[in-house]
Amino acid sequence: MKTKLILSLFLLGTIILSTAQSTKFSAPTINKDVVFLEQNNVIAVEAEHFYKQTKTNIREWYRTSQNEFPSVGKDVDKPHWQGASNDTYLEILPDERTTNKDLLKKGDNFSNIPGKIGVLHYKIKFNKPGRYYVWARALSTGSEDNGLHVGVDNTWPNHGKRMQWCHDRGKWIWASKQRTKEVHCGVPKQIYLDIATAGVHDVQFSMREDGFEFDKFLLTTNSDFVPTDKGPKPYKSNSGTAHTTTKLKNTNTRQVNNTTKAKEVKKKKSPTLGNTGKPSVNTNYFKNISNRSPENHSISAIKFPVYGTQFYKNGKNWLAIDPDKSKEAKTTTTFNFASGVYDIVFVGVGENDGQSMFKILVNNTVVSTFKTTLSEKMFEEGIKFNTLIESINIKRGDEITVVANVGTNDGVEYTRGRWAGIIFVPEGEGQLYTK
Ligand SMILES: [Ca+2]
Ligand SMILES: [Ca+2]
Ligand SMILES: [Ca+2]
Ligand SMILES: [Ca+2]
Repeated sequence: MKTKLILSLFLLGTIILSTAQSTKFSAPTINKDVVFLEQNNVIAVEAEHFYKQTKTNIREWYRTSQNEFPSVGKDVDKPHWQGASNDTYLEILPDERTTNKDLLKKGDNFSNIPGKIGVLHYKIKFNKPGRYYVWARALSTGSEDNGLHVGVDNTWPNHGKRMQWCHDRGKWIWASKQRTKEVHCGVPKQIYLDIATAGVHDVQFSMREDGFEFDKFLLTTNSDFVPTDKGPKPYKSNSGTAHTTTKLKNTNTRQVNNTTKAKEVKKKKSPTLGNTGKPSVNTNYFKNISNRSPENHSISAIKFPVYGTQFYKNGKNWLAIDPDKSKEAKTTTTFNFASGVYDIVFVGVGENDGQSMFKILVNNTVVSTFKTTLSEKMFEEGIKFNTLIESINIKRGDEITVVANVGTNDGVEYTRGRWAGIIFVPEGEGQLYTK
């Protein structure tokens, strides 16, 4: 009974956590007054810079970037923020229909009717009335995540229906093609909006297939224009000449990180704190990637025992070593999850003083020895600082040990062997978290 209660509380906590996280990644990051402008006959906009989204009860758009991994139901493909414009994109989730073997549910995982599910809104200033061709940059990993609709001012004209992507799966590509009965891969120059009056209009995109990944779009009166690479830079109304990419990039999460990191720099340099200075870093990176799949299990570094080890708690999320006191530290905890074969993802922290070295043991058997990648910043989290240990058989009750050694570039300044934790992911999925 008690176990059941604890389990229910845990599940409730997990639901609240993931709901909070989901809300954050689906909330707009720009003000509703921001208007995107034409520049050199093109209006370019990052998909993630919608000012609101509506019709979200069945499916919703979520941001993915280096530090933002939504975890909302089925989503089988890995993050694709690398190569996306502004290093960020939107995906409409959950992606219940991944292949044509999954049941097609109209009005649920598919909508041939535009404007019904997951509507993104953008304010666009048109300098003159006319026909504007619409291009969008998308990444498709299958045949059931490559359709989208575009409309304007709550109307969904025929030539905005069924935008289609077919080629170059797994790559970010620009397309402006309309799927027809005859041509499933789409006909060029048939996706456009006819804008009746100059001025600000609400340009909207809505879901056709779930799991669609949307990076950026552009509108142009030039029917021969073909965007390349990440496309033209966006321009917005209230910043004169400045383009949006850097200014709008900072989501709440990143701002928090930047501020706290700046604080840490000060603290580390402060002579009064010396080497025992404990910077406060409030990053959710570990939590975010741990929550990517409900099948994952994770143990954050700070849940490992510290007392009697040479580790200390570094801020809210990390364990670290004071290199003046010790060059090595070791801690052990128990694996309390279902027995099975797992991929182990070790979430390290890159440091610029050198490469910390780690050893992972399961019941005193070393399963991996590795170094964390050198970072450019004083310290940094992200996919390139994670390490994958594939296909490890672990039983409930096994002991998991982490041994860390500080590293050094110059023999003077040492790293602190910082790490954030370990994620146990289903076998075969570990590579989604590492590089
Ligand atoms: Ca995905
Ligand atoms: Ca789908
Ligand atoms: Ca997808
Ligand atoms: Ca983007």
